[in-house]
Amino acid sequence: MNTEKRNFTDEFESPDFYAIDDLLTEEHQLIRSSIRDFVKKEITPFIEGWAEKNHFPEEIVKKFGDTGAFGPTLPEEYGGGGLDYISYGLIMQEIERGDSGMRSTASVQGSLVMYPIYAYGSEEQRKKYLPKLASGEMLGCFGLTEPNHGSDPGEMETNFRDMGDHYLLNGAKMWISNAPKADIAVVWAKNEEGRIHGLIVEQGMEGFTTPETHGKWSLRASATGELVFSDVKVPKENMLPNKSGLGGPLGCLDKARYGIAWGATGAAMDCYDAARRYTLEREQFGRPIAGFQLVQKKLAEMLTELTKAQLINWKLGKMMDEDKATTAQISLAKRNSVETALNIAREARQIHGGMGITGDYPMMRHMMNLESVVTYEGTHDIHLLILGAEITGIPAFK
Ligand code: TGC
Ligand code: FAD
Repeated sequence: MNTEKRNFTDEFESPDFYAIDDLLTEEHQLIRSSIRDFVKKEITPFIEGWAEKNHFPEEIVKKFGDTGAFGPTLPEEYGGGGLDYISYGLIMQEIERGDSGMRSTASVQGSLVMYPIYAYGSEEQRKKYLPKLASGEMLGCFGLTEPNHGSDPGEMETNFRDMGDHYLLNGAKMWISNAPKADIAVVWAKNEEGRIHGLIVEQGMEGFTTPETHGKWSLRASATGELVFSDVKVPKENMLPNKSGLGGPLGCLDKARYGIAWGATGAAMDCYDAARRYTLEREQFGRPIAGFQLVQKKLAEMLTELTKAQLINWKLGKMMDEDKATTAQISLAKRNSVETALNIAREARQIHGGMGITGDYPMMRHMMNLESVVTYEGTHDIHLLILGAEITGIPAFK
């Protein structure tokens, strides 16, 4: 695969209109600048080529591991970073500033694979998998969504039977990030009593296949696929022993949705910054388009919404650190950031005129990526309903 570096200089300058940097510690700022440098060196020069060619750069997994992007909040004894949630948010923001698909790889690995093994797994499972996942020696995926069940995962059909010395797993998962390249999958399935459990399924187990999903116009640099289980014999020691019920996968989603709130804001920052610079360079009617009121209105509104999202993310991070953030608060942030980012990407694309539809600028790719981000980890409307249930006490899902 040709992963040729483009003739491209990443001139990104981070918008920080409300001096949110003042709320960050020196350590936070160091972490952010090291991930920002990593993204400028390893992602932005190549990303348009990867996305154009629908190519997942497998070598990025080890590089993410080396840079500490996998499981940053998990304890160091398991290979994690022992960092707080603001650090985690900043890491996701910087990676998604580069590309949402790259952030997907990192957030699935950290929040949806390492977190459940850490929080619900046995000590043996933690020791066996976490250090290799943290270093990028191993890649994982998370199988919750099914062909017939997306927003209603509680209705899942994937199931396993207790065969005495092993479990027999049958069913299928769909739309699974990292699946075609993953060494292990954390799979959610029902037992004979209909209770949901997490199982660690390893690549190479007989009857387990991971066909790739083709034809995506979104997250093109991320590998998406199915997980198909046909009488897969899963060793009993591969069940996550310390949690059952839908709360297991939903608990992981809380962590990942938090990361997405920061990540989508990163994509928005990239689009805003590109638009601001373009308006100063591009001249029409004999002067920079930055001087036209309608263009200034777009930029001013973009910056306003971006600043609100940055402040929400920071405050949510503090609540995550205190273990006080609720699912509904996380929904508000995920929903707000992704909507903000989509609007900013669309406005920034318009500001670039015809040039905005090319890969010479990042908005079109961010915009297409964000169409997945607004759908996965709970759709925009599901998060609205989570908020509605919190406000009224009446769930309106069913
Ligand atoms: P409901 O009756 O509300 O709850 C069922 C059980 O779960 C418990 N629970 C939670 N536990 C921990 N954390 C949370 N956030 C929880 N939310 C609920 C709840 O207490 C109950 O426990 P128990 O013991 O009584 O059984 O469930 P429901 O069936 O009515 O569904 C509610 C709904 C719609 C909000 C939920 O199912 C939902 O969030 N649907 C959206 C599905 C979703 O987000 N899928 C994401 C798939 S993974 C993915 O997209 C990865 S993309 C990654 C990438 O590439 O970056
Ligand atoms: P559906 O649930 O069929 O929803 C269709 C529409 O109906 C939506 O607009 C929805 O909001 C609406 N709707 C549904 N229920 C209601 C209701 N009660 N009230 C009002 N409106 C409703 N899943 C994983 O498990 N692991 C992954 O790694 C993963 N990665 C993904 C990567 C990509 C690129 C994509 C696109 C998806 C990924 N997903 C993953 C799946 C994702 O979580 C689901 O697509 C999402 O939860 C929505 O499910 P669905 O696509 O089946 O849509």
